[in-house]
Amino acid sequence: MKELNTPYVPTWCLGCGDYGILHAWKKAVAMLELDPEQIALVSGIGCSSKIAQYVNTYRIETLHGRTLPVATGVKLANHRLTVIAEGGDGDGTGLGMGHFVHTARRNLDITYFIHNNQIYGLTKGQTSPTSDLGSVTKFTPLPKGNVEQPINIVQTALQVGATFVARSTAADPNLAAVMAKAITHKGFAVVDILQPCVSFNHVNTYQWYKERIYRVDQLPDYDPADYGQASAIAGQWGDKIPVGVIYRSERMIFEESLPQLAAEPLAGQSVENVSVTSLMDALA
Ligand SMILES: Cc1ncc(C[n+]2csc(CCOP(=O)(O)OP(=O)(O)O)c2C)c(N)n1
Ligand code: SF4
Repeated sequence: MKELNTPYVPTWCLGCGDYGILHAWKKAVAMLELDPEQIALVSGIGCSSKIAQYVNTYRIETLHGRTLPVATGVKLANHRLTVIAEGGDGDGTGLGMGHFVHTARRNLDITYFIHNNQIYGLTKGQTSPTSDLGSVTKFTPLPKGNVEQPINIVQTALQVGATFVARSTAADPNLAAVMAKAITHKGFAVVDILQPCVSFNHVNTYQWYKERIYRVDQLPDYDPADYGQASAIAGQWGDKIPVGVIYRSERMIFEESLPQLAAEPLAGQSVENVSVTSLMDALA
């Protein structure tokens, strides 16, 4: 885990759930004995996305909401890299929602960790697409609070074609194990990580999540390969929130459908004899 440290000290607020996720991230990579040089971490903009400053792998903090397109580019340039995309609920389900849907449909072999604090943290506490109905923020004041129906990340990921869908929390001792399973999954793997924002979300706290979560692997006969079972619980939210590996299946990954990548990664291919003119002529 020490190998993954960088010289930078996290600037997150004291008690922020991002610390737990950072610790679990390093633990998951260490458990898998992955070489840091074989990992590319792509994040967006937000408190959560700063994680790219704190792990010593290849890493890019890109534009807000553009995490998945950049991760897609990295993966297609060198599909032998383990590509991890990461960011907040605002980054992924607000500005980045279209990319989320299409990356899942394509089933690229990318792992996507969403730090879901149900709020925009970095910009100081506006509602996000995952904010609960009635949430009172400076953007959605009383008497009604948030009147927009929230997005459930697990349910959405399942519906749009992600082949691995899990949920955990920043304080869950199983978080590292769930992250490790997501990283080793071949295909688009989404982990909805419930992450308290101690500064701006005073409702969805560590205690709030602790009182509501239950582990799907403790349900009798729960089979994550069963799409019907997964769909039946994916929409649960409120009094009961399922955590663990909710769905896992196999489908052809996008990279394997591209003959150009069959021999070796694009990054390793010579462009010396490539004629742009003949490529353009072929498309005409
Ligand atoms: C295109 C664009 N729009 C808006 C912003 C302002 N902005 C920066 S971070 C952020 C929200 C971050 O929320 P989230 O993704 O949930 O991450 P968190 O800070 O909560 O971890 C916004 C709106 C921006 N940087 N770029
Ligand atoms: S504002 Fe919220 S999400 Fe951002 S560092 Fe502070 S506690 Fe964490």
